[in-house]
Amino acid sequence: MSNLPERRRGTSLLAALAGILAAGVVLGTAELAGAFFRASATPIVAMGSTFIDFTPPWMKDFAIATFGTNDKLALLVGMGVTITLLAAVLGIVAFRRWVLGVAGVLLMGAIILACVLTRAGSSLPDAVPTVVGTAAGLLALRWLTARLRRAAAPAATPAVSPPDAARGGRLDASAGERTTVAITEPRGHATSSAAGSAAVRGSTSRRGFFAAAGVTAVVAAAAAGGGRLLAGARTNIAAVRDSLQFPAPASPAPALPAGVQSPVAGVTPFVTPNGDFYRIDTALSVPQLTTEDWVLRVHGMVEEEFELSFQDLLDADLIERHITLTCVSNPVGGYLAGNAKWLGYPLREVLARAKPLDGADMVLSTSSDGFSASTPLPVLQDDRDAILAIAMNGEPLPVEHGFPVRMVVPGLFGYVSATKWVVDLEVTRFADRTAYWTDRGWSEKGPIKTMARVEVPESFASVDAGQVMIGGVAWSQQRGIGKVEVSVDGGDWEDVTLAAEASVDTWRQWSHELTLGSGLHSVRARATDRVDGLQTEERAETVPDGASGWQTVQFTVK
Ligand SMILES: Nc1nc2c(c(=O)[nH]1)N[C@H]1C(S)=C(S)[C@@H](COP(=O)(O)O)O[C@H]1N2
Ligand SMILES: [Mo]
Repeated sequence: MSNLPERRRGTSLLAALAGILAAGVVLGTAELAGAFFRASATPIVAMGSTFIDFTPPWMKDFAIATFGTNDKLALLVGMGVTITLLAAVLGIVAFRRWVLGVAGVLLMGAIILACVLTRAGSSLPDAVPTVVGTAAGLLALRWLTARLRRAAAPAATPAVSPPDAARGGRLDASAGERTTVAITEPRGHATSSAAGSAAVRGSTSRRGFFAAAGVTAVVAAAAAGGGRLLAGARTNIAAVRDSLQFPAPASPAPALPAGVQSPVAGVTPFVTPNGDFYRIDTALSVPQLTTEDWVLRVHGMVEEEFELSFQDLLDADLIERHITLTCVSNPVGGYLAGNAKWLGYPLREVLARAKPLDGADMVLSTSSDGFSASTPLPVLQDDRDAILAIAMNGEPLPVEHGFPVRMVVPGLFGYVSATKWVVDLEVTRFADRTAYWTDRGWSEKGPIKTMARVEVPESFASVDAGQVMIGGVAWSQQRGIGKVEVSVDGGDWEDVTLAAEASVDTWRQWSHELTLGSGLHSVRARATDRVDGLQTEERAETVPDGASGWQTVQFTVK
């Protein structure tokens, strides 16, 4: 009977399985109950969002650099692994000592509740999904561990009730020691035959455990799936988006001049299609706001506080502009930039109606999910096209890009200006209020840095010998790109051919033709803007106010 310790190990594995399945029940039933509450009332979203909020700047940029826009998927996978391991341990603990198991599950429930109730705009009823889930998970855990105990108990031991779990476990172990001695004693025959019948009984009750485990898994999966379907059906944003009709803008976008696109094959399209537009935000679950739900509150240091509805925006004089958006987390040569045609209402008009009081120097914009950005007040009052955008490239804003309303401000990085799902504008002072990323180590002010990017050839590409085409984009919103130069293999700087300029708020493409012999080559690029001059050579990391430096690309000519 030397297989007894082995069997005990097997039992622990099954206890771990019971814990994992019970965690599945917690999450699945909470998902189902959560369909009737806001997304951040479900454990996964609440815990994941809380984790995101505690992410230090270096980890945020590490995640973006490593996983790109799959950073949220990576977080979910990491959470899944962590939850599975914790649940496995809790399963084993609960099997050995039920009371400790209960304490562990309740502690987890309390942690989830803390995450849920500290999300922006949450209220006490949002606790319901977690409470329901924790209760259902405890029931499942109790049922599974009771089944397992029956399967694991030796013949002499009657089915143990949960509070006796620890004793049950120890009995098992001492039975193992006894059988080792039994080999030399006549009594051993009795013991091993008793163990033999226990094994028979154990295998039927093991089957019982597996049946219970199967049922639990199905219940958890059905609850989770049902919850997702229900939540989707309850907030059918796709239908709201599809039914939207926009008025013709009072001020349409100036027609794009011919030749805005670089002739070099492989350079990004001048206008980024919505589906390819980079996405950066802290929203683990994308806010689902309908146009009916949406209200913008304008308040703070103003003479007049008021609210704007979506219809108010549709009724107003809208403008349409091409504006290039860039992210502070973009490394030199990176792709966290996009150019779109935005339709929206000038923020200048909103502020003119509100009439800011003397001393105000900032507008704190807040999204429905608690993200915030601090934008210098003058930037939103001057004649640049800072807007409350409602359409992107002729379509309602995609949900991930801020549906139904977001801010777009030429010349500033997104983190200090481009609030998606914006619902609140507070006129205030930098001295009084701080914003989401400024609380996490990023600079208070975030003007865009002039940047040239080489797109063709790509780093480490291998290109055909002869005429080599190089090309890319450069941006300096509000200042405009006046010149782009390249240095080949460390040689003198040469001007490249600039594509046509749409406006100072859009990126500008460029191209250059070279004759290169086979071997390894490098191209370095730098831009000059029309206000501040040459792009700085000084290398800076993304934190705290954006990367800088001249990009170099190495490639091989065959
Ligand atoms: N609500 C909300 N708005 C947000 C953010 C966010 O995390 N939440 N991120 C900002 C940042 S850092 C950038 S760069 C832009 C990106 O906009 P996009 O995802 O449409 O490209 O949105 C900004 N607006
Ligand atoms: Mo960003």
